[in-house]
Amino acid sequence: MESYTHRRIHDLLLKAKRPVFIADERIDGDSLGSSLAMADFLKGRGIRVPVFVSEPIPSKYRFLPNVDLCTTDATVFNDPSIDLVVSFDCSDASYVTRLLALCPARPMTINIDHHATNARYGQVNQVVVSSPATAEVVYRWFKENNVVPSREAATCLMTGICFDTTVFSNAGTNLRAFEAASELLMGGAKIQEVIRNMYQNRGVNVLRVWGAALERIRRHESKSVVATFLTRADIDGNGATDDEVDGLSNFLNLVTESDVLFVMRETPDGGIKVSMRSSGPDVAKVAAAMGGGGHRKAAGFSVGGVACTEEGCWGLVEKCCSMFE
Ligand SMILES: [Mn+2]
Repeated sequence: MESYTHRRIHDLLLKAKRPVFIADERIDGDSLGSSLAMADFLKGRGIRVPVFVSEPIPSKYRFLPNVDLCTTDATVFNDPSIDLVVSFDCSDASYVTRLLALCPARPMTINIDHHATNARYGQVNQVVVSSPATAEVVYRWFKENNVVPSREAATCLMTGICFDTTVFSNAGTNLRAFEAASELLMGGAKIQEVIRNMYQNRGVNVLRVWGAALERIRRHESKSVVATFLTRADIDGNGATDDEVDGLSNFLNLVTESDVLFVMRETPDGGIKVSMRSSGPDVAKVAAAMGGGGHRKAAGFSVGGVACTEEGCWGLVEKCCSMFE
């Protein structure tokens, strides 16, 4: 089925006269890398496809080839000639449905993803849960259709795989990740540039924020759970952005020993964004129960009405722990 769907997507892309791509609402290395690699394929065929993104591209991703195709302008959807919409790494059906509603006609929709929580909202769904990254699904799409990705597309795909596997170190890292990466390297992907741009660029102010989280880190008395949190004062007071602070969960996941890691962060509207990393319980289920989403081993959700304090955050941890099977 996976192969058949790849060929079907290829046919639909070749037929499309006015396609639009959607990267996940949460911009990251995978949503951008996967969408820009497929956009590179169309570029090679003389079609400049707009890649809709929810907000301006963070500086650490501006090195990506084809990033100039990204647009935050939702009026791109207001065009009756749009005949194909492809979403990348978007498990949240409501985000894509909202954007589709802006299209005057009813274009064909293709949903390419690897999240277990993906609602299969497309007319064509290529949701490969065993895949380490949507970029790896797109890599297989190239391979299945005997299309050789350009060096630029290879770098985009490598970015997605490196991002979602935290450079081949987290629990999502599997044979598929290494297979794709080795072929992409042979195809000219610039892996050192990918790593440098994604990881070796933390400002001292960002590390100070991480420091605040490290000081507050706490281990659960009876469960193998480690948790910490950051307030707006920590983040804003150090002149850091949420995007810059995001690598903290991945870093802690790499260096702490626990079944589940929680990193909580106060959101600008006073809620709490909870990020979970697990080597045991299925945290996607907990996230879904709390109105969020993600993977078995990495998932998250946001809540309102809880103070971002030691007490409030720890209460959230206890609530989530009670949902583990
Ligand atoms: Mn992904």
